[in-house]
Amino acid sequence: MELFWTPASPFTRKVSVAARELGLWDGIKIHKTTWPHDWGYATVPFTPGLAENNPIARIPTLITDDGVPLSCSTLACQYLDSLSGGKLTAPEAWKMWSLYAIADGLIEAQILMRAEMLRPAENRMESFLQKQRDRIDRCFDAIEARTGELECRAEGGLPNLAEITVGIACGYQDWREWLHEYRDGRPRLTSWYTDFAKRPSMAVTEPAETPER
Ligand SMILES: N[C@@H](CCC(=O)N[C@@H](CS)C(=O)NCC(=O)O)C(=O)O
Repeated sequence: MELFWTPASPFTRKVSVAARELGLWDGIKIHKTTWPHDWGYATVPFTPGLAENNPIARIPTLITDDGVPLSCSTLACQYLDSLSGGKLTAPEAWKMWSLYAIADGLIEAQILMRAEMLRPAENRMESFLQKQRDRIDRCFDAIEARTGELECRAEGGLPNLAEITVGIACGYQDWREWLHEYRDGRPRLTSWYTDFAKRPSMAVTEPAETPER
C-alpha cells in the first residue's frame, strides 16, 4: 500500500491512526506531500503522483496493493478495516457512523477555516470563518451530549472509527492557535479526550506543520 501523507492533515491522521491501531502501518509506503501554502485558494504544483492517482488532488490518497487509488479518508479507513475483518467499523453500526459523520463534518469545517486563514489577511471573510466556528461548536455540543458512546480509553480494546475521528477533531482544534478553546462547558468530552490522546496511535501522530514547498 502507498499513502500520500502529511503530519498536518487531520483527514490523513485518521488513516494513520486506523492503520496503527490495526497493525498495518509498517506495510504502507509513505509519500510525504508538500505544497506551497497558497494551496488554500490556488492550484499549486502537486507532489509527483498525487494528481495522477487522484484527480481531486487531496490527501489522504491511499493506493491499495492492487493499485486502486482511494481518494477519501473514510474509504481508506474502510479498506484498511476490511483487511482486518472489520474491527473499527462493525456492520450496520449506524449509531457509530452517525457520530462519525458529525466528527468528520467538524474536521471539514476546521479545514475550510485553514484554507481561509491561508489567504492574505485583507481577503479573509469573517462571516465565513464565523459560520465554520458556529458549526464546530454545534458539532462539539452534539458530541458532548453523546459522550456515552465514546467508550475506548487510553488502554484496552481498539477504538471504533467514530472515536478515532472525534479524537482527531479535538487534537486539531488544540493545535491550530486560531481555532478556539472547545473545553468550556464540555467536561465529559474533555475528560474522555485527555485519556484517549494517550493512546500510542494518537501520541505518535500528533499534528506538525507541513514544510512549505
Ligand atoms: N473528504 C476528504 C477531504 C480531504 C481533504 O480535504 N484533504 C485536505 C488536507 S486535510 C487537502 O488535501 N486539501 C488540499 C486542497 O484542497 O487542495 C477526505 O475525507 O479525505
